[in-house]
Amino acid sequence: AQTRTGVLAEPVYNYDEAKVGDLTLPDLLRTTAGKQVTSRADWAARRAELLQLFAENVYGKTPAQPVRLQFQTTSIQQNALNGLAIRKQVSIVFTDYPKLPPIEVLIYVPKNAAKPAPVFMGLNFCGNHCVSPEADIPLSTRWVDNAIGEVSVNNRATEKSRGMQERRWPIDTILKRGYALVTAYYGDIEPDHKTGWRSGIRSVLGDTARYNGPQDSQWGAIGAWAWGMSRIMDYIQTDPALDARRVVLMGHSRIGKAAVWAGVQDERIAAVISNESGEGGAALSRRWYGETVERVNTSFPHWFTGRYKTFNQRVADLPVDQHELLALVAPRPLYVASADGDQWSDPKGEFMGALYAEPAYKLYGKTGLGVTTFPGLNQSVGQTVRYHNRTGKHDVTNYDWAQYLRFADELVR
Ligand code: GTR
Repeated sequence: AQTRTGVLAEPVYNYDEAKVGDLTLPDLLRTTAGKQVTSRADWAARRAELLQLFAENVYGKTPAQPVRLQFQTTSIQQNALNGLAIRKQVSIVFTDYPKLPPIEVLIYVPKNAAKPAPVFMGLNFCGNHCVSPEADIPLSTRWVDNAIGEVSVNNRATEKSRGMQERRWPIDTILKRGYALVTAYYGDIEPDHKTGWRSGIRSVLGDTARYNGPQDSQWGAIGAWAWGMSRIMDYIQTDPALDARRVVLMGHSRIGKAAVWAGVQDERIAAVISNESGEGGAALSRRWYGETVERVNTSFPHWFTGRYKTFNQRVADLPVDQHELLALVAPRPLYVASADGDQWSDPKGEFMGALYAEPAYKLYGKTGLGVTTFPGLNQSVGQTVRYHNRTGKHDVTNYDWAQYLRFADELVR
């Protein structure tokens, strides 16, 4: 087994299966007090306990207080995308916090489809103008990472970033299959850098005086992005063109971590897709492979709660592991996807996360993954829980979307 002593000299990532070490996972169906979960009633209590453990130790506590919102429609285009869709832009305005910028939501509803339409919802990485082919979407005015495609200047988007991540959102295909698409820029909720909380929702909600103290359980940026997803759900519930009972939440990578956390907390969300969410997402933390707890906490200290960092060098002491997070999606459909060229996210660890969520699905009389062997490349496996490991790099591709659309057709419609 891997020794964790002399840790300062150690790299905090690993690509050697021989060094993965012992994988004794916490028992999903055993409460902290040692009681075995055998019924759905027991599970309800265990579920609440696990939610609290993830809040206290990993993502931080999501403030429960209701926040007053206004939904302001800023534009409607009846013939968007050559007549395929009605396009709406809606600002989610924080009534009590006028200094906070709104969440700018971009909505495409298919014209030739049943109404209300089922929905794919997801936050995007670089602004709505980045994922739409339409040139009249306003450029995001919020902070963007200068590293994103070298098309931002002084952390602001430029015209060059239009359509840059269109490929990750095959809007036409989604619409033609009868789904609406609802998206917003994750940086509207909190800019993704160490001091980004100062201009996001965490500047006004939660204990704003003491962020990231070493022991505390304050929410981090991932918690904030997840919270934002729920505010978009609040909007979806008010829009008669959108079916709020059939919302499939998709998230890639860091936004995938946030999507799973949103999906477990907000049971209005009908199904969850984790695309290469990796460490702190679908991948088991105790599997010391690819990115590690220590590494993600060091590179991105603002993502998780302060207390998570105290586990950097003693991951085995974490009271939870990520299969227990995925289990909190049950009985709802869950898709976990990896890419073979993205070993950083630990495809095997993501598969095992999905696999060991199985007992929760069983309590509902459902089959989760239903297979125990790691599938070959480009094979979608599973039932209520699905998994694939596709060829290619860390990304969202047409292959991924083909699986997600079929998954939604079969399990959500
Ligand atoms: C990486 C990070 C991953 C993942 C990824 C992404 O740098 O280590 O955990 O979140 O970024 O979001 O693309």
